[in-house]
Amino acid sequence: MNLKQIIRGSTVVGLGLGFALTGCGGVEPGDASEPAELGSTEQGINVVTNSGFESAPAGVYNYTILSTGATTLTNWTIGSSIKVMHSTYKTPHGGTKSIDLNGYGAGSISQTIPTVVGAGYTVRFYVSNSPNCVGVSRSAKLTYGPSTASFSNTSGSWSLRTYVFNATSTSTLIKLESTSGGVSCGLAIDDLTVDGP
Ligand SMILES: [Ca+2]
Repeated sequence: MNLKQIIRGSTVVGLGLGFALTGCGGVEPGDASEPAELGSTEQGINVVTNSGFESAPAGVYNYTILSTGATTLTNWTIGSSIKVMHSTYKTPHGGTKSIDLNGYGAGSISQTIPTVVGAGYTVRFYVSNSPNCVGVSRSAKLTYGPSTASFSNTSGSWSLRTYVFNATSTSTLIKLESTSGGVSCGLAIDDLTVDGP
């Protein structure tokens, strides 16, 4: 056992054990130059389609309300009404469109993605508030595989939310549903990705 072994854990040790004590001056605990090797594996293949909500009805006005069951937000299921907001109404995080999770009231969108059992996935999306409810709290629930999470926002700026899970099935439901009922504006969402192996 040596210092590197303790710091790095079990995965790296075998290769350089004989050299660990003689090479490069050693590594002190807390040395900022030592990269974090555990828990930081980069995973890069996004398995969500239409992540940026760009494949959606252009509409005539600043936003288009999609009703329950609408199929025009490509690859997404509309559980309850939402808005597709155009850039003239709400500056999106990317592209020319974003989503308001409230249409006529609390709405939802979902997509079932292919997953590998046991593999790790990272859900990322950007949150803001729809223009008519900037400054008031709006909330939603994320379902991501075996887990759920509640989150809220008040600002009109975009901020990134990140969640991780290990897949328990060969297909996984990713769902965002507004928990702000009885109001016609809610959380804005854009650029929802799920990166896996
Ligand atoms: Ca977009």
